[in-house]
Amino acid sequence: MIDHMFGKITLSIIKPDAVQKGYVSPILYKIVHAGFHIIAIKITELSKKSATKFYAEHKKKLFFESLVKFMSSGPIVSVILKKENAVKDFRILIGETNPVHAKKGTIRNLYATSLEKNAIHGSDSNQNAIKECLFYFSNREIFF
Ligand code: IDP
Repeated sequence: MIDHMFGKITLSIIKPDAVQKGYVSPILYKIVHAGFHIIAIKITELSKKSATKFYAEHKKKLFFESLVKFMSSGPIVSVILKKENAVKDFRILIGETNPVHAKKGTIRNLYATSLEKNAIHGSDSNQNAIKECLFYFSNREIFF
């Protein structure tokens, strides 16, 4: 079912730093204002085990342990967003991984704290978008 949305959806996470600072509302406003449709949303928390699974591709990186600790440190908001070219357009909206390099007005430029605590996640490919959406949501929770 979700496979039909290939190329049209992306998975975003408002990370624990941004939730804790009260940025959920302004971030969601910005996303919707940029033309993305919210088709699934939940406030949730990652266990260390889930965070390890979600970021498995970074397992060998030096920052991995710290990233897992951070991502499981408090509530997050997971969102599936629908738009033509969702993955690419959303990466532009959030800005570079390191907020120091994120363009002015991007979400990371406005709301990130550091390279690690960079406020928001966006899928990096259409294939990963599908995989990540199914990591957080069941088909019953997605409203195409
Ligand atoms: P992305 O989130 O922009 O796709 P990735 O390279 O996939 O960036 O890294 C995943 C997450 O890991 C980043 O969003 C950030 O929270 C964290 N991260 C990436 N590089 C570093 C680093 O060098 N030090 C600490 N944390 C990092």
